[in-house]
Amino acid sequence: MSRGIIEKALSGFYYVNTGTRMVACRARGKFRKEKISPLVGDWVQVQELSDGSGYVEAIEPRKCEFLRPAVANIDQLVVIASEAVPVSDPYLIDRVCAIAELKGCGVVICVNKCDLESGAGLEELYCRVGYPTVRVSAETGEGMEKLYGLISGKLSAFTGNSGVGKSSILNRLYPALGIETSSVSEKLGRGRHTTRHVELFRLDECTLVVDTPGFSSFDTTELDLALKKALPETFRDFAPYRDACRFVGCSHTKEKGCAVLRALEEGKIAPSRHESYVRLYDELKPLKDWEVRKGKEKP
Ligand SMILES: Nc1nc2c(ncn2[C@@H]2O[C@H](COP(=O)(O)OP(=O)(O)OP(=O)(O)O)[C@@H](O)[C@H]2O)c(=O)[nH]1
Ligand SMILES: [Mg+2]
Ligand SMILES: [Zn+2]
Repeated sequence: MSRGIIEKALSGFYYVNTGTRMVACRARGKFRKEKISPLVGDWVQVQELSDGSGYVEAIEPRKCEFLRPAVANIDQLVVIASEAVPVSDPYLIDRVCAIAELKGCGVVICVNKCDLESGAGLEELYCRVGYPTVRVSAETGEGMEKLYGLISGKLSAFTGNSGVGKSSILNRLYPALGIETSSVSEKLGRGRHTTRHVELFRLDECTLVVDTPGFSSFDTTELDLALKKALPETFRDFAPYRDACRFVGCSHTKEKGCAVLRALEEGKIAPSRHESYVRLYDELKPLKDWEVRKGKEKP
């Protein structure tokens, strides 16, 4: 048995780096029965076979795990956004941030394509929220040193809507990677993402980055009861006000005497952040009832 980290998941194979070689593994059937999927970033035990392939036999406990993007044990999510086409929807950025906060995972906001649009609006917004934020251009290389400083020595996963330039930034940081990218118009034409699998790349000995497929607004995989319960705490810019609301259990959506709403009125909280919060609140609202009903139906 040897130990290694899953660096790529593709077509039912998990590519495990054991330190000496890359073993193409299948997962044992027990994982499917237990509804556990090995994830890129997982530390695993593998049984190597004589033909060079192998089996994932055991998965070590995870520091954190995400289903979208499908990664484990990352230190931080780097949310790649853009003010140029395709313009990033702040709601989707805020949703990713909330999910990361829930899981105790760091967040970095990286606004790409600043050769086309300055990105100053998004930069200012997320600086104020309290996230490390950087503006870059994969085209000109602007901002790449600062970005490298934010990811150096860490295991990061790049996420963001399709076409914002996740793979392009990685190629810029480390040209030898040669990851496939394609223009936004080609993507529209083909109706699919360019990156379709999750893969970990090593920029230097201790700087690892996972490239992932772009996310879509329809995906509700990570919207669960845990997020519903902790939602106000996952908006870090609400923290100074949350405890000053008049009512215990204030939802911060419409109550009288809500300190979060007052901060919003006074311009201390950005309108788009509160809009995202309300939208998430509404999306998560039906969840509990459904869970409870499901629970009651059980014999
Ligand atoms: N002008 C400009 N174009 C960029 C920049 N970064 C990426 N692009 C272009 O945007 C397009 C999409 O880039 P990708 O790197 O494939 O985007 P992605 O986020 O990896 O997309 P998916 O893999 O589909 O999720 C390509 O045509 C890139 O050349 C940039 O900073 N400036
Ligand atoms: Mg890509
Ligand atoms: Zn409130």
